[in-house]
Amino acid sequence: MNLKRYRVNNIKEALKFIKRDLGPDALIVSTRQVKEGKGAFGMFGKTMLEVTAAPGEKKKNSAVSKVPATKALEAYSGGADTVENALADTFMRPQKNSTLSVTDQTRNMMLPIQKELQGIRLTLGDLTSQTNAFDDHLVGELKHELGEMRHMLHVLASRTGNLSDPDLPENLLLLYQQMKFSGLEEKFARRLVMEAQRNMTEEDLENFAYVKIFLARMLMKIIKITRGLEGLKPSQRIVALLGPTGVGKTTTVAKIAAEQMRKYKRKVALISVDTSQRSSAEQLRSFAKMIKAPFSVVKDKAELNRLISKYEDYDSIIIDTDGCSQRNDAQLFEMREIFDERGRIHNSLVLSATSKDVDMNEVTRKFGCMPIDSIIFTKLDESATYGSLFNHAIRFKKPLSFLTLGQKVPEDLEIASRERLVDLLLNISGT
Ligand SMILES: Nc1nc2c(ncn2[C@@H]2O[C@H](COP(=O)(O)OP(=O)(O)OP(=O)(O)O)[C@@H](O)[C@H]2O)c(=O)[nH]1
Ligand SMILES: [Mg+2]
Repeated sequence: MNLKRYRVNNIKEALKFIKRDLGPDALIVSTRQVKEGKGAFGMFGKTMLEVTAAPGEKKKNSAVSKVPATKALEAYSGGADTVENALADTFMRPQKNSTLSVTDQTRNMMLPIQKELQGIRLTLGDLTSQTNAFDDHLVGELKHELGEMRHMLHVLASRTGNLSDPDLPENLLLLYQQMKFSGLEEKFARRLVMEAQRNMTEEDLENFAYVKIFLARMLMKIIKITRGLEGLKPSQRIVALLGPTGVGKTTTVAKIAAEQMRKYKRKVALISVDTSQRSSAEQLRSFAKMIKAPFSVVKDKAELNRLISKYEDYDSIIIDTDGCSQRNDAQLFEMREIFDERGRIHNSLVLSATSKDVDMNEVTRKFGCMPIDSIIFTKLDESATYGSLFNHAIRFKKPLSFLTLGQKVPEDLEIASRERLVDLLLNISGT
């Protein structure tokens, strides 16, 4: 490939040379900052921009024509040491096995650049406010350079088919990236920012805090909640926790029972449905003893019905169940026999926030053979991002009842609220 390399002061200068030498369809293959000599800037030398470009491809729509720009981003973000290696890498890599599309790869590679831009923008803000310490002229130049970089990023993005990102105003673009980085599915994030763009004035879009609040309001409308057990009719305060193994069902039963007793001063009874005869009920038995609540183990629906009648004058009945793999159809069938009745028992599906989206989806679909009235997300303390909670809420439209944030009983239990969920995604309280 006929590559040409230029050392220039800024991207504008490079574009002028590239257009002159390689024509208007030329592709920028890579850009990187290089130091030149030790010169006037003391030990740091002068920083120049090195831009490598190639003539435009003839077949514009071929997959290969998109490759150089994609790799350019990787080279820029430190993924490949030279432009040639970057290109060689790309052509050698078996494209069919890649699980990400070119566009997705590009988006992922653009994240560090966008973060860098965000960092520069913040630093510039600081510099501008310290006018005594810094030369206005230097700040002006840096701003100009930042503008060039942003432009270059947009050009690269549009060349790889990522056309809608550059159309977003800067604040929306940053929040769009933030939401995606937090694991919110791209199509959901895109829908949200597009809707926000349609409904906000240009002036409002320039105010970052305002844009964030606007998105937060939209997200809050998506989330349904039960307010813990408070949204349930008192006669329905019979709650069963269902879900896969080890997600924290028994611990959460204990937390809810303790909260019902201590905070709401309610009479609580505990039941464990033991279908697998693993005697895992012992943990709950000793807890029940500690909080002085009646506790029973049942094996089938008839026994469960009898007990619920026996505990008729109790305010809340909390039912623990055995962990059941979503792939164990026989056990799921048994559970369904017991919990298929709509309305009388509130079935809460317990999911760990640390699970992958695909697994949560499979679990929810398989447990959907029983009525699922609410979702409890556990182990939020062990998760770094929370987009998957929104993906689930948007996809299945199930109300959330509780969140758990640690192993401590009863402290690490929270009634799920819209504000809390949105804060986890957008970090409203941290701004
Ligand atoms: N970090 C963290 N750990 C939790 C949380 N909730 C439960 N755990 C821990 O997760 C482990 C499993 O909890 P259990 O309550 O026994 O889970 P389970 O769903 O009842 O498990 P099975 O009955 O075997 O299916 C225990 O070590 C709990 O302390 C939470 O919110 N955060
Ligand atoms: Mg358990």
